[in-house]
Amino acid sequence: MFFRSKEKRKEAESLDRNNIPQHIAIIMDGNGRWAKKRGLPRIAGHREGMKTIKRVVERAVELEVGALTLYAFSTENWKRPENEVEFIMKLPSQFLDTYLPDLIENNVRVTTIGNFDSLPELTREAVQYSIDQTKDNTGLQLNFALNYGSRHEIIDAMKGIYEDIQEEKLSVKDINEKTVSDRLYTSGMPDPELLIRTSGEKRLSNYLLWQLAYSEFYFTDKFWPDFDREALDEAILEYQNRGRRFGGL
Ligand code: V07
Repeated sequence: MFFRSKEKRKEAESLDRNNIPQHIAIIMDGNGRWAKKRGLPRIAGHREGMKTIKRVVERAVELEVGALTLYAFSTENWKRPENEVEFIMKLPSQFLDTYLPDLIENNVRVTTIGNFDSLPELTREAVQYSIDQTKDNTGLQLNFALNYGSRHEIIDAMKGIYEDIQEEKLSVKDINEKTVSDRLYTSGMPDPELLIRTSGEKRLSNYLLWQLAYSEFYFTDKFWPDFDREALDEAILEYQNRGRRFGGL
């Protein structure tokens, strides 16, 4: 393997390959700020952010991360200026036009969580196509949170539980954590061991509230377009070091 500097070599060597998180959740924040800093329109930052996804996916595949859940569009993001929303909604098909062959080559399986039905039809079609094309892949699960909000997800789960009780498929006394987990959009996935949020904000912003109950939170001031493979390694290293300091009691 080829390393860019001594420092990077040290980083790469100290990652424990036997303790890679199986599920990493990421809030890809700071795309607009990255662009503004350069005197560019916010949308230029969103476009650049797609290249970061490509880099991070490649590194996650190398490290054999099981799943990456990326916050691509929240239910709150509809409040942004109309032209920005319109632009953002074209990104899934742009991303897939460019990178779907690479994803297939890398055995990546594309999935989504969130309210798919209220996305524009062309967006839905492009994403659905990638889901279908990669459904039998067995490597990294690349899970896009699209039109996602965690409280709404929990409400949906509650409605499902209520219906099952009404239809006598479930009894109130049998409701437990698994009953709820199984009805979330992330059903079947392990909870993320690690949450990464870029761009200095230290909030959850209605992301995976239930699933992140026991996760390590990692915050970096880097804007998402500046996040690279070394930055991912750094986050995982920090996760591993926290485990070494506090674990094993
Ligand atoms: C979006 C680019 C990355 C920075 C964060 C916000 C903007 C990739 C996708 C995507 C989604 C589904 C899919 C394939 C790719 C995407 C949205 C925004 C809404 F199957 N980037 N990206 N979707 N941004």
